[in-house]
Amino acid sequence: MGAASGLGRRRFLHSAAAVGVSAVGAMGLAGCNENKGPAGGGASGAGAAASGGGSGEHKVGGAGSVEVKPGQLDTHYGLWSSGHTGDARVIGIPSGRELLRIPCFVPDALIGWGLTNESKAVMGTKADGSLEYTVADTHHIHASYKDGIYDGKYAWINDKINARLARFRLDYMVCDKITKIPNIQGFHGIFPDKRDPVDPAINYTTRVFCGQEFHVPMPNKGKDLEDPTKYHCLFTCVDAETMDVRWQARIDGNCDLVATSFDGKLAASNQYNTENGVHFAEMMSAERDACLFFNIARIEQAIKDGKATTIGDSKVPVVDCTVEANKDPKTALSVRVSVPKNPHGVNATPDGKYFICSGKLSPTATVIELQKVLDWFDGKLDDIEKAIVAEPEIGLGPLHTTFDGRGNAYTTLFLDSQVVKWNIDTAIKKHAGDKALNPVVDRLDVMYQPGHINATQAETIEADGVWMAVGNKFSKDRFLPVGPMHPENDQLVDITGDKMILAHDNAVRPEPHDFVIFKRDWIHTKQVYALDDSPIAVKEPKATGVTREGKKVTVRMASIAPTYYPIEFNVKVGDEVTLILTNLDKVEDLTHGFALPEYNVQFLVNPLETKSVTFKIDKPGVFWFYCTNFCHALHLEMRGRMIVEA
Ligand code: K7E
Ligand code: CUA
Ligand code: CA
Repeated sequence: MGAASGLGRRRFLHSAAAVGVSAVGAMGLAGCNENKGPAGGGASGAGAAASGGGSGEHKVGGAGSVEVKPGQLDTHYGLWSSGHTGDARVIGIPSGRELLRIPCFVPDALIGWGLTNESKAVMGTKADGSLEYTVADTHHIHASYKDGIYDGKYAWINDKINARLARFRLDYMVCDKITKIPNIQGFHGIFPDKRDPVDPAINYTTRVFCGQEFHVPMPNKGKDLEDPTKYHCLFTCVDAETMDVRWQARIDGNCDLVATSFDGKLAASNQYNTENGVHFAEMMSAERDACLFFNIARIEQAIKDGKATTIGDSKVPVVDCTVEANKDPKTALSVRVSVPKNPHGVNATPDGKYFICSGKLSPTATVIELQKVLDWFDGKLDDIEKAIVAEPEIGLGPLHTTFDGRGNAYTTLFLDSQVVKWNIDTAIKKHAGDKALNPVVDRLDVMYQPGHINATQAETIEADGVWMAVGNKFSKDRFLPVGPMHPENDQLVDITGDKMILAHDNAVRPEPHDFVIFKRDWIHTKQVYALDDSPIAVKEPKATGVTREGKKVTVRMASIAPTYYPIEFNVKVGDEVTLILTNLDKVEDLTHGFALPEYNVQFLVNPLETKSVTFKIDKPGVFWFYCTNFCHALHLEMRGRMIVEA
């Protein structure tokens, strides 16, 4: 059992066995709680050694240095979206090891997400208490900013299927809020803002922008099905703290992905359906589509000035960002910059100057200078198309772009199965007239059909150009065959030199889309909850027991390795039981489970965490609840009886 675990864990289990044996009389309480030594000491010892070494001791960059040896830690965190498994993943970089899956939109059997009352409250339930949704499709995950870098507070992720935005707290690495966005379908791109457009004191994220990809008749009530003029999309602003929807902007066409400027003034979405077509052929007819820019300060002023309407039952203010209503630069809330037909992906350069759209159907990227867009809004640029400062030819099927902080862009080429590295300044000079220049610096074959790409810290002002991950949509023959369902291939590339060097292949469960990677000291996670995090915590063994109000029974329970308090309780057929369990163990990594046969119950409680479940008693018998999560030498003995007398 403990053989494969780390040293700290092994020491803990060893000493825990002694505690269990010597303190059965005292139920092993004191022993565990006072056990600061082995587990805590061992683990923090290893952590300290590794963080002391940091990126110095463990060389980062250079082919072959992806190995993270025993006793070392990864140097970077990666936050990965998971596609239609509906969750997020935490990946260690450069090892590529999956460290955690964080459920949000869909149930997760490991921790009881979607089963506990707390997680159901976050996820949302129907009138009968069952979950509103059990499927999701997560594409884009981005973290909160302060002063242009991540502040380690939050990350957000979208659900494309059911139009939901989830927030993760990065200290506990759990989902704490989910917002359903009204009146939209195909919620695809998201991006947090990086500072306030007006108030310089607000130098951190307070908004999350959300793009709608699938336009629908508004309101969507089964009318106007064949009238494209009735179809619209909404660009939505969600409050980063409350997670309430602040406002929406009605637009023509769709939103593909979303980007935000470092000065807080602009957000944009690229669009592949400026034709506003309802059918496939119509969506392909225009030669150029667009990147649609939103002037955030003006939109919010318009709402203050009462220039908003509402749609259907929603109370969210909606401003008009359609093309027709925004022709005058002096009052426009939004403006379109053209990009070649059916683009995909829009990314902000870490120097804050440009947004880059990828061509998808065009072999080009389009570089848009943000100052020029602002100049247009100020009436200082006569033609918005002059904001396009480069359109380099880079290869077939460009999708997403990342950066190394040294002026280079790296774009995935879906059709070429390549990453192309190109220099932004060279592309701009070429566009300005120096036709002999070639912005392309290097090409790297990847396997196969890459989608998203991101380099370490590339979405911040501290892009460090060390590692770059590439999410490949096909692995084909790269891994052992496992039947028809192939894994994907996340490849890690060393970008410290002129040439990209492929460093590592990592099989990954379908289907990740986007990810961000950043150095590990940008977040500080907590390993132990605070008892007061839960208003219903069972704070000591004395506080445990059963209370009854008619048919509603509350069972207050605590766990301290290797036992539960109480170890048995009685209920009756017809009762509605709410069982509250607090894990009173404070030792890091000492997580208990709680499983109850025939009642479909299993969840985990981490150190000092409280969770509750509610279920109806519908059959008599003895039901042994037990601990599912290995916690102690007497883990298998950690069980008790729920007794339902006939
Ligand atoms: Cu290109 Cu949804 Cu970001 Cu996936 S999208 S790859
Ligand atoms: Cu408690 Cu296993
Ligand atoms: Ca189009």
